[in-house]
Amino acid sequence: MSYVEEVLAKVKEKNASEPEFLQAVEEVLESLKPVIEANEDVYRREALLERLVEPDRQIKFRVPWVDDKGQVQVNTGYRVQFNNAIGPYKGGIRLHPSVNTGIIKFLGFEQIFKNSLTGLPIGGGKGGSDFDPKGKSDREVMAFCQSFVSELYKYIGADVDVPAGDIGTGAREIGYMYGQYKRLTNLYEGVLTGKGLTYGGSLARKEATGYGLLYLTRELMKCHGQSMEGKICCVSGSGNVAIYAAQKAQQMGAKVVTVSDSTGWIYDPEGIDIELLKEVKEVKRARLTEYAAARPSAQYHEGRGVWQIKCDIALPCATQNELFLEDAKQLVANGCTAVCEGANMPTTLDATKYLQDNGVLFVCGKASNAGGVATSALEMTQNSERLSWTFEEVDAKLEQIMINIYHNIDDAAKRYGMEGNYVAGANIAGFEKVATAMIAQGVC
Ligand code: NDP
Ligand code: 2IT
Repeated sequence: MSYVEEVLAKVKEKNASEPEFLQAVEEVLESLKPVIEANEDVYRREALLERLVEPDRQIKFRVPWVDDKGQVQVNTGYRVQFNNAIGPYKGGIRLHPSVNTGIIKFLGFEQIFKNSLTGLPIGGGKGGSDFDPKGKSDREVMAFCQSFVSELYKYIGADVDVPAGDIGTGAREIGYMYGQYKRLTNLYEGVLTGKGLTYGGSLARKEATGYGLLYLTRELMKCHGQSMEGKICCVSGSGNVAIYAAQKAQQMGAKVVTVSDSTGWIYDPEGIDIELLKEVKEVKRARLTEYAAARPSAQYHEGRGVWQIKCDIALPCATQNELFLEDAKQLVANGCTAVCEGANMPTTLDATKYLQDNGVLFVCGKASNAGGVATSALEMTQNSERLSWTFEEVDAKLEQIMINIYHNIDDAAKRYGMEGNYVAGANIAGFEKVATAMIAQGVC
């Protein structure tokens, strides 16, 4: 058995109840095979893969809080500090009822390679809770966030571990968490990113993941002799990533005709009205039925279905495992040219393979959605130098980072004879820097 296969078998045995984590590890290790095989003795002696798949530490804690009726509620909090070989742990906090150890571990594992790809000094981590902010009052969300940080504050810090937003965690939640951290530690430091602009947040962080996705997608298209102008795009999700991906795509001359949420989806052949979408989702925190009610050209459908719509470019921006094999077949049959992931691991492994085998340009989230965390790292830099940069300055840096990521993953794939396989390219390029740092730092 090869070293990769041995480690994969051990990971499967040890983490059998964590399917998302296994999926993420399988994707990465399979594509690292040529790199590992080229140096198998060294990696085996160093137990490098065993160290890479085992988090530095996992913190799991009780989060009690009081709801508006005076009832005590109890949630579970998580922080997985996966790898800090190249910088302090960095990664978002997901607040969603589906959160469990396996989901946080898959996200933390992906984050190691994504953060490495940004070229900035950040390690990999992720956190969250099974708390559902949907339908909660601001006071209830604050009560939860304060309780969450009352435990988490012991383990984080500007040079230790810097959480940020993810599903269910936006500016409101980060604000409450920051306030509680400050109160408990008396430190005014860049311990969280995605902060409000009046207290250390960075301009363009809110837009960064979606904008970054489109900067990379445009570069990908350009390198294949195409432009964004006139392209039909299907976007899934209607949260932070989806909204700003749709906005930037339209600014680039494409037409975005779909968005979705966990109950249904919109087909708007005239093109999504971004200002209306923002009003419905960011201001009212309402369902997409409200978008459809206010927009005569929009059709609302219950359930899932975004990938049935004919498009040139598909941008999954909601959550993991939301684009299946049958969706991939539909996209190919409809002539789709490119799939670039805004979410983390939205495409299943068999769907990914089908898209790649059928000539669709496919870029995985750890490369294409890295603009969010990259801009978080820029927020950390601004906090350290106690300055704030203009929107244009941050946005220009973000654009260059995404262009660099595309070329780095393209080069890495070519170096190992897998031209056009951007999944392999992303995993290899992300891995090389982390592996070199781990070996240089000895057994730890
Ligand atoms: P938001 O909470 O802002 O939005 C999430 C969107 O996805 C909502 O429209 C939500 O619908 C939908 N969604 C969430 N869970 C499900 C589900 N189980 N089934 C169907 N739809 C679902 O999150 P973000 O936009 O921040 O995150 C979206 C994705 O992008 C995630 O995979 C996240 O990890 C990833 N990501 C986020 C970054 C960031 O900076 N925020 C950076 C890089 C990646 P509903 O409102 O009905 O729940
Ligand atoms: O998945 C991700 O990269 C994020 N949710 C953003 C993490 C961050 O630290 O900005």
